[in-house]
Amino acid sequence: METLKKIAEALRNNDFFYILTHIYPDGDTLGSAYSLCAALQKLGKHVKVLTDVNCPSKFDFLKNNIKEEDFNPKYIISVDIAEKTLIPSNLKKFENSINLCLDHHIKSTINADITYIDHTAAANCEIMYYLIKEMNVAIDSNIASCLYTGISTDTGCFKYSNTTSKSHFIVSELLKYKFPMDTINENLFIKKSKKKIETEKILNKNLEFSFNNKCAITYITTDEMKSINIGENELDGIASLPISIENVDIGITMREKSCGEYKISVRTSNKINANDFCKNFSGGGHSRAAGFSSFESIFKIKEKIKNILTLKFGW
Ligand SMILES: [Mn+2]
Repeated sequence: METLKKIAEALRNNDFFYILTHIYPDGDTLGSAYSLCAALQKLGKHVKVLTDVNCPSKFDFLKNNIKEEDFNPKYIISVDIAEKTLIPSNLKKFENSINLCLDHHIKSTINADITYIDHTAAANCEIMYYLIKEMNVAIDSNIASCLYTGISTDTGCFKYSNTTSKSHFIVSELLKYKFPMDTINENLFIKKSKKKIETEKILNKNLEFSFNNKCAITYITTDEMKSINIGENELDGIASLPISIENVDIGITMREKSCGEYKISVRTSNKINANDFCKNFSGGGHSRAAGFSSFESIFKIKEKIKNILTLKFGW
């Protein structure tokens, strides 16, 4: 694997960069892209960040001080994109011409001339911090905001087990540049849109407990979504609602997609493996977060879920 020093050199020797971000862009892919964009622009380079068409407006502040320009690319970089399938459809045309892939996921299926992966990094923005230092670009308040956004969002604001002393070290360094940490935290981790609260109202109304409150299931139908006029954006993070309840070991959120199909998200405590559970429904995912799809009715899905819990755990 190339060193960050070599990568910094490659960046200095090239120009006309496109930086690609992943589908359903999050704070880490956008923070990585805009911090690198700002750093390269500080070196006098031409740079453009390319995103999915559905880019949440809450991350608009990352573009502060970025110069918008139009040109054809000569060097293409992907940031935080673990798999080819995570390249947004509007950027698929660049899939086979990526020069540099920067990532922190254990395995990347992106084809690039240079691939740099550090899977010990809690966020790709941790890699970006060290890369920008190697580029000899002075970090400023804007770059610090971008890097902080990536690190804080990927660590759940330093709550998840992927948070390391390195994550805290980098942030302690970033704080020297006086970026608005309090405002970023407020906007990303505290404030919710009114529509989001209306969505949660429905999810709370439909919430049902079973097995001595160890299992909490809720759902939202397309009719309910229409009644409060919400789109996909407001559904972001709803899967964590049932598992956030005290003593719940399995929290399930079912959301109706068009054509009567349900997307079922399963979140679990460390007592249940969500991936194994979802395999019973031909789904899968990670040990604490997984999911599956079904064309059956809410009643039927609930019934099956409860049967499996009785069968597997004697509940
Ligand atoms: Mn990431």
